[in-house]
Amino acid sequence: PNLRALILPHLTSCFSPEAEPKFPTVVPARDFDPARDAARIETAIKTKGVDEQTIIDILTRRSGEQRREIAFEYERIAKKDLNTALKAALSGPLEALMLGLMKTTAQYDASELKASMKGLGTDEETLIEIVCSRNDEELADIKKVYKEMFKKDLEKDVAGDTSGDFAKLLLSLVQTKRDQPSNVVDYEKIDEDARSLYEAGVKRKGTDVVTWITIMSQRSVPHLQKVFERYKSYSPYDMKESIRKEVKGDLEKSFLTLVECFENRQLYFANRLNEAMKSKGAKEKVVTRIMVSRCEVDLMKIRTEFRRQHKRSLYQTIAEHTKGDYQKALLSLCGGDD
Ligand SMILES: [Ca+2]
Repeated sequence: PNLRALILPHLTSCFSPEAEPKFPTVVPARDFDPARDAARIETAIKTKGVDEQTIIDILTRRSGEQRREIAFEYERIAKKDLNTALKAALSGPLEALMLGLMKTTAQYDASELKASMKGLGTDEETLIEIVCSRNDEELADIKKVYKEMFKKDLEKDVAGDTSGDFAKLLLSLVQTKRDQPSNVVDYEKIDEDARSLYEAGVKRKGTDVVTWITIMSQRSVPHLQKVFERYKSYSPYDMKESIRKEVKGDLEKSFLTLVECFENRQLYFANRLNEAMKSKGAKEKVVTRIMVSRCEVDLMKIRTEFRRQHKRSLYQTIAEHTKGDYQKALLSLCGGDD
């Protein structure tokens, strides 16, 4: 039986060549016993003053699937819901982080999106971060889960909460119409798209935003990387400079996020983590969101980009800019120093 477990993951990755490879820092624990973990968590929760360390040690060192098995066992043993128990036992940013970990990555992203649009006003920063940085595969999962969780279409909620060109861009992305990467490099199309981007923006008075949206929401990522390279032979400014000159506000932030993610998604997350931690009054929400949503996807690569770009490791930066049990949980998700 163990042989099957060893072979299966390899087979899975062979059979799904379209899926991006994963670079997690949080991986399944060996010798996993959900009943034992659930019992230890119950004791930790009941301990006077709460034994946060044990809760952190267990929940940040199990895969998402294992955490949900623990939740199942917990409910059986303690006769109550683990989320409710964690909410009562923990507080502040540690509580938010732990509750985030109890969701699947898609459920977590869907909840963050929902929260960003709830009530009066919109948290555009969160909306842009999630919609513009997730690939089509992730967005498709998020849409499905969003519908299951909130009985509403993500498209409709985004449309109701945004307006103008910003709404058009986000909706085009949420519709997930991006081409799959092709093995054949189409130089003619690359040239045509590069020229269209230039003619729709820097070359003319005003900006033909719809052309920009169409190209950036429908072409494959490898194609767009070549388009932006080719773009420089038409425009005196590169794509990011052109965006800054042509559009403003949320639309500008969205296009910039898109282009940064097309170029190097892990570097985008590394830079965002760095900014969030170094900003006055560390933006815990941003740090928590990226660490929780990427720890089983590509946090290992984000660490590499972080170290390369900022000459300091993510681990050291977390140690310097956060504190207490929240810091312990973040360091554990980070998984190590570089
Ligand atoms: Ca222009």
